[in-house]
Amino acid sequence: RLTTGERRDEAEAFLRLFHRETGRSDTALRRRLAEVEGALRRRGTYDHTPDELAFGARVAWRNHARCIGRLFWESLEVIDCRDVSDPDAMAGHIVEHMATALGDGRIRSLMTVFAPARPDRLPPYVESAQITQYAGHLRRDGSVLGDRRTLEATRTARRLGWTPPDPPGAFDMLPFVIRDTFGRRVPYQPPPDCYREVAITHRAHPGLGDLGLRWYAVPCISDMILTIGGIDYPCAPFNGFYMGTEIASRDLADVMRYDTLPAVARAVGLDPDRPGDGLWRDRALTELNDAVLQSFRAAGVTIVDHHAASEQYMAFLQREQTAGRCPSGEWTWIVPPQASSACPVFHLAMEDRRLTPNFYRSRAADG
Ligand code: HEM
Ligand code: NRG
Repeated sequence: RLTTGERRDEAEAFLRLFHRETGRSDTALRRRLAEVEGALRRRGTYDHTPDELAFGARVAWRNHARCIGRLFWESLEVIDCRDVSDPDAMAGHIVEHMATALGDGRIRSLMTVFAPARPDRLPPYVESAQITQYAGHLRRDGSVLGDRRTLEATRTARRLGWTPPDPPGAFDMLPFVIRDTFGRRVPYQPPPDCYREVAITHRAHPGLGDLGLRWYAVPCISDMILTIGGIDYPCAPFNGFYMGTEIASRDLADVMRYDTLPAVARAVGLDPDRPGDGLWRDRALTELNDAVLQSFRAAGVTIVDHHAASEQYMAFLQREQTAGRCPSGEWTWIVPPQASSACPVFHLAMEDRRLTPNFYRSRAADG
């Protein structure tokens, strides 16, 4: 992706940032710059120290323009698995990551970093978009049972030997897929004790619980490349916790996903077919958001609502400005899909200045 010169420039900029922000001396910086330049000349690449890696991962989060949860960027825990590049061993560490992040329900923000890409070698990486995802089964009549987003990933999993439960359901946990150095795909079923699911119920509307909706506790994104100082880490799955709208306003509500709004509306006593009520979707969305937040909270699983998350983002901006930095933002991703204009972030101007370290996607989103 980068030329040698570009890699050298990115490395230098990163090392200067690291030394400045962590209060290291000019002497230490000069020594490290010389060392890295030597490595780049000899090998075309270099190794981050564990401290550089952890700092780089946190700053990648701080820099990522699409994330509303960045107030907590310093709390990211980084697990250094750069010496692990056997797919089975990688899967073991990923499963452990999921269990550690979940803990007793108070979710920890975690990233596991596997081997970096080298000029001559792409290490194994996770092809799936997330470590836990539900299957989408295409029925004979063309309708879909489960998540429409994972139709292709579900087909791939079946081709690789995965057999869905019999009969298939709307919330079947897919295996995550690792692509090895030869381009072969290997599926791994996450063992049930490494993740948790929350049944979605509503105190005031028992009928909503009867729909049997559920979601997993920990979103763990696995299809993004972490880039730090000119070095790319193609396998660095990370997780934080959910903002309620991600599940309630998008995953369960989008027509191209679970498309549950008509059923939710009926379950809370609304009639989608009554002429003149153009706002049944708005009401159903509010109740479904309420149900998701209530259910996660009752289960003791960390979740944030979009109003609190927006406030936290405002606090993040304030803190960044105080530190003399000007954070990037992408408006269409930061602004929540629910009560948007009632959230302070709606009224901000934002710009993505593509700072590095950061996360990006290169491969076609196929998992
Ligand atoms: C995107 C919230 C933690 C990096 C997002 C989005 C939300 C969000 C709502 C938009 C997702 C969408 O619309 O699909 C949060 C919350 C967190 C959290 C509440 C709680 C701690 C993290 C962590 C990282 C991270 C730990 C990385 C270290 C990202 C990235 C995206 C993103 C890279 C873009 C994802 C994509 O393109 O699909 N986040 N986040 N976030 N977040 Fe965070
Ligand atoms: N919207 C996706 C998850 C994207 C990332 N969101 C987070 N990330 N909260 C979904 O599954 O609905 N995180 O690292 O916490």
